[in-house]
Amino acid sequence: KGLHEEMSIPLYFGWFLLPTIQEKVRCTSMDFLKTLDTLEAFKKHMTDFAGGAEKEVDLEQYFKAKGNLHCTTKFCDYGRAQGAKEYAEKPVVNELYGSAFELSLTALFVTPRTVGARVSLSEEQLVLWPADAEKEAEAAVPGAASLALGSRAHVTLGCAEGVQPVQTGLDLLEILVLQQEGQQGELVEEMELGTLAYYGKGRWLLSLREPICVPACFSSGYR
Ligand code: 2AM
Repeated sequence: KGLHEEMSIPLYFGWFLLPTIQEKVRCTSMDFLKTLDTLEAFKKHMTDFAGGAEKEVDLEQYFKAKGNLHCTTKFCDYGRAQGAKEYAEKPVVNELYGSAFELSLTALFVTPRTVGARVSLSEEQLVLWPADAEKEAEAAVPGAASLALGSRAHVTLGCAEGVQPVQTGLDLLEILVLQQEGQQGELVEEMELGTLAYYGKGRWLLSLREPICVPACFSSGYR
C-alpha cells in the first residue's frame, strides 16, 4: 500500500533543500539583490518596482522570505487540487519519498512580484514532475503549455508584500515564453555569477556561469 493512502494528502510535494545549503542559497540571493540594486541599468528601470513612482527601492527589504526553501513538484492543497490524489498515489512518488537528490540551480530571476531560482531538472528528477504543470499555467501565462516539461521548476526565494509564492513559477514561465519567442533580453552586464539580462516590465534574469548544486530531499509539506 502506498505511503500516502494511509496519510492525509499534504499541501504539496517537493524537494526540500538541506538546512545548511538553505543559508548559502539565501546569501547568494541577497548578494545578487544587493548588486542588482546598485546597477545603473536597474536604477533606470526602477519605476517597474515602485508602481511607476520615481522612488528608491531597497530590494533586500522589498522581498519577504517565505519559509523553507524548496522546489514544489505538485501542489496538492490537502487533496483539493486537481490530480492531487493521483499524484500522491503514484508508485514513483512513494518509491522516491524521502530520497536524496541533487538539484541544479541554473538562473536567478527577479520581477516586481517575486525573486526565485530556476531549477534545471535531470531525467531522473523529471519522473516526479507532473505532466500538466506547465499546461496548468497556460491561462495565467499564454504560451506556457508549449514549454518543455519541467520549465516551471523553481525555488521561491522571496515575494513582494501581498504576493503568493505560486506567482514565482508563473514569473519564470513568462521569461521562458519570451525566450522561446526569440527574445534574448537586453544584455545588461557580465557579473561574477553570470550574465544579467533584462526582459522588460521589471523582469531580470541572471543566467549562472556555474550551476549551483544543492542537496535536497524529496518529501512533502503540510503548511
Ligand atoms: P512555490 O512553489 O513557488 O514556493 C505551498 O503553498 C507551496 O506550493 C508553495 O511553495 C507554493 O509556491 C506552491 N503553490 C501554491 N499554490 C500553487 C499552485 N496553484 N500551483 C503550483 N504551486 C503552488
